Amino acid sequence: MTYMKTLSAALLASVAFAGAAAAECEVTLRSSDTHPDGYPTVEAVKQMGAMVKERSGGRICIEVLHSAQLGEEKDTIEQTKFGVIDMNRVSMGPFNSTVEETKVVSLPFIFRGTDHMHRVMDGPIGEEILAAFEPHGFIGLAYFDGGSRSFYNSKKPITSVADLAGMKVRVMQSDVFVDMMSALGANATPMPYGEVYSALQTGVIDGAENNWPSFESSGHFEVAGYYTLNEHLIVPEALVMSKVSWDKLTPEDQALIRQAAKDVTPINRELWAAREKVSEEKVRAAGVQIIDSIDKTPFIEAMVPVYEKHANTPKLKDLVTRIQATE
Ligand code: GTR
Repeated sequence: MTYMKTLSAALLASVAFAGAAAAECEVTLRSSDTHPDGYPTVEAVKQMGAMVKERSGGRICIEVLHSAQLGEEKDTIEQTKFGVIDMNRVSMGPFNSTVEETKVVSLPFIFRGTDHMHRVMDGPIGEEILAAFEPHGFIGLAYFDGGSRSFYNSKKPITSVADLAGMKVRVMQSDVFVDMMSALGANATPMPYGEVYSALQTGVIDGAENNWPSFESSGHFEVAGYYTLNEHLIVPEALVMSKVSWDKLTPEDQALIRQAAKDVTPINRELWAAREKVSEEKVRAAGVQIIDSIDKTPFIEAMVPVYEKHANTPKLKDLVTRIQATE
């Protein structure tokens, strides 16, 4: 967090002279994102920044550092905990070992679709999981869309669980996903997102899994020509703030930030829906073979041990039950 309250008169004069917009901000919150400029999550946080700046009379600014400029997700989570990074937009996946409640919404097939995910995350369960971040040094602000994740690879069309046998598949850095791949008979390779392109290209891995916008914007579709729409994961993305940075703000400014995060959520959903279509068109036009009529039942049935291992406390089991019971 950068405070500009103590600017000397001379510096103020030179800043005014140069007309530098950023110097108007008393507080600049640095926000991390692994995705490139223009990606729905990056754009949403930028729009949130515009709201915050306007509503604070120009006092509070958000600087979005996209394209993993501040590092890969798992590392940026650590840095956010210690206040080195003020805000972070990450998948819930890399949060699994820090905030155990996030494991529940990272379980394969826990949501019946995006609408179900929205109804759960917009209600009391979503509030409960946002609140669960705080004892670990984070303030949960909002959920963003992350679509459905499906398998892609460079070797062959995957049409059944049996096709995954022995394949080396990259997953996000969480044991939930490692166990998910083992349950499907594949070899999981946890790896930061930024390393996946070259790992696919050099054959270190055979495949990975992600949603349309990530598959497209990362360029993975250029080196993995088979995409199977099995939609095993719908993992909400989280926008969090460092508690260290949060505690430096007044209660009024905290409320202002919370409200802006809430207000930007529907904007993110619109941006996401539009980008999903654009990315799908681009990937299809590039000639990627899409396997879209697949029986998901064997994939769902194979997940029983993953639920048993990870939803392993009364609290987590109860969350699973309540999510499944949400209409
Ligand atoms: C994307 C997600 C990122 C990151 C990435 C990954 O869909 O938006 O936050 O988690 O997947 O696979 O690492």
